[in-house]
Amino acid sequence: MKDRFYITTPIYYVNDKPHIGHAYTSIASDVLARYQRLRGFSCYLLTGTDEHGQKVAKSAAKAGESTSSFTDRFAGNFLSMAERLNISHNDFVRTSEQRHKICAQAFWRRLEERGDLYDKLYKGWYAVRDESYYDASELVEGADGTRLAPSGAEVEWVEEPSIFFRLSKYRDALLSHYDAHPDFVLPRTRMNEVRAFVESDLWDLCVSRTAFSWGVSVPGRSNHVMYVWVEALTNYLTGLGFPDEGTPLFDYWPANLHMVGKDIVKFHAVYWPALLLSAGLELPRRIFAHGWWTNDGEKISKSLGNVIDPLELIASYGLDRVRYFLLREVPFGEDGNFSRSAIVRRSNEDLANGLGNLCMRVLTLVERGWNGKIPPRGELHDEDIELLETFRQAESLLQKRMDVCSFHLALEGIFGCLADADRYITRQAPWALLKNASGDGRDSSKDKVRAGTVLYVLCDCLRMAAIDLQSFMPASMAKLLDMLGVGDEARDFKSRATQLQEGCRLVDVQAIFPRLESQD
Ligand code: ME8
Repeated sequence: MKDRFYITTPIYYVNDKPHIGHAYTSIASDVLARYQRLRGFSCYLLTGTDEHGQKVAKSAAKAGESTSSFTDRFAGNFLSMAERLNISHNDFVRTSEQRHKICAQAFWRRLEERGDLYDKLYKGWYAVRDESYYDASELVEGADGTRLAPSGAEVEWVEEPSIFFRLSKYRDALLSHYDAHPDFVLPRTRMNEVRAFVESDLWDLCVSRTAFSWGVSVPGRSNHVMYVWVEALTNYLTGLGFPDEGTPLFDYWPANLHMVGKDIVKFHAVYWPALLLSAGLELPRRIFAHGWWTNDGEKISKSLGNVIDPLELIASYGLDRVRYFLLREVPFGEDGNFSRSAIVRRSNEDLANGLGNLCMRVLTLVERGWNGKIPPRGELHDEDIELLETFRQAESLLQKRMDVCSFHLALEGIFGCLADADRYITRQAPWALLKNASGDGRDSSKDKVRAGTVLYVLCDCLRMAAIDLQSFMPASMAKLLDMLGVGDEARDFKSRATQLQEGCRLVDVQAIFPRLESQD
C-alpha cells in the first residue's frame, strides 16, 4: 500500500467569479499534489465551494436570483476554473450537497456529546464579508471614523440567540500542540501570530445563527443554522466520507496540508483544531498560509475594478506560463504584486531564453547529427560528470524545498541547474565539434563521438529537469518528455535516478515556450 498524502484547498465562496487569488491557492495545492504523486505517494487533493451563509445569500438576493440557482451558477464557474487550470483534484465538494449536510451534522453531534455546546445570546460585532465575529478590541477605525474589522470589512452589531462552542476550554491544548509542532503553521511568522492570538483572551465561539436560514440546520434545533465557518471546515471530512470512518478513503485523515491564504489562518489554525479535538479526531499535520496578490500595487478588489481573471490570463499567455509565473515570481508565503510586464519578462527570460532555448539548441543538434536519435554516450570527462552530478543531487534539495512549500526556491534551484547546463554547452560547443566532424566526413571521428557525449549529457539533464518541473508545468513538460522519447512509466522520481536510453528517437521536436511580445 502506498503512503497517503492528503491536501486541501479552501472551499471558495460562490458570491462572485473566481479571480487570480483563488487560482493561486489551487495551483499551489495542485503543484504539491502532483509532486507527491511523482514521489510515489497516493495523494488525494480536495477542493470545492462554500455555498452557505449570509454573504452568499446577500449576493444572490442582490442579483435577484434564488440562492440555489445562484450558487449552482457560481459553483460551476469554480469547477470550470479548476479544469482550466489543470488542477488534478480527486473530488470537488459543494457544501450544498447532501453528503456535506450529513457530515456537518454528524460532526456537530460529536461536539454536543462532548458537552462543548451551550446556549447564549450573542451580542457583538459581525463582518459579513469575512463571515467572522470580532471582539470590540479587535476593531480598527476607518477613514470616516466608522468601526471596521481588521481586514477592512464593514461590521454590524448583532444580537441573536445562539449556540456557543467552548473554545476557551481548548486554549492550553492548542498551545501545547503548537509547542510540540512548531511547523504546524507555516510560514513561522504566521505561527507566531496564531500563538499570540490564542495566548490573548480566547473567547468561546458563537457557532450558530438564527437571523437567516441559508445554511445547514443544527440537528434538533431547526431555527438555528450552523455558523458557516464551522460547517465549511468540515468539508475536509466530507471529502473523505465522514462520518463513515471505516472506509479506506478515511485513511487519508488527518490532512497533511491545508493550503490557505493568510486571511483565513485563524479559522484553520485555531478554530478547526479546537473543533477537531472536541470531536475526537486527529489534527491536520500542517497549515500553510500564503500571501496576497496585489495588482500593480493595489489591493485586488471588485470596487477598485482591478480583479484579474485567471481565464483571461491563460488565454493571453498560456496556462503553464501563468502557473510558472505565480509560483516563481514571489516567495511563497509573502505578498506579491501582479503585473503583466512581469509575466512577460519571466516567461521570456526563464522559459523562452533559458529552458526553451537550451532545449532547441540541444535537440536540433541531435536531429542534425544523429537523425533524431539520442547519441551514444562516449567516455565521460570531468565536466560531464560534474554537470550530471549537479542535476542528480538537485533532487534532494528540491524535496526539502517542496516539503516546506518553498516553490520559488524549488524553481530557482532547477533553473540554476539549467544555467549550469547553458554554460556547459557554451564551453563544450558541440556545434563546433560537429562541424569539424563533418569536415572530416567520418561518423566515428573523435569530434563526433565527443559531440555525441556532450549532447547525451545535456539530454539526460533536460530529462531530469523536465521531471522536476512536471508538477509546475504539466502539459509543457509532458511535451518535452515526449520529445526526449521518455515513456510515461519513466517520468516519476524513482525513474529520475536512471539514465536516458541511447538510440531512443526524439519525437516531434518543437519550441515549447516561444517568446512573448514585450508589453513595456
Ligand atoms: O475564505 N491573493 O473563501 P474565499 C492570494 N470560503 N490569495 C487570495 C486572494 C489574493 N488577493 N484572494 C483570495 C473563504 N485568495 C472561505 C474558505 S475554507 C473551509 C473556507 C485565496 O472565496 C486565498 O486562498 O474568500 C484565500 O484564503 C481564499 O482565496 C479565500 O477565498
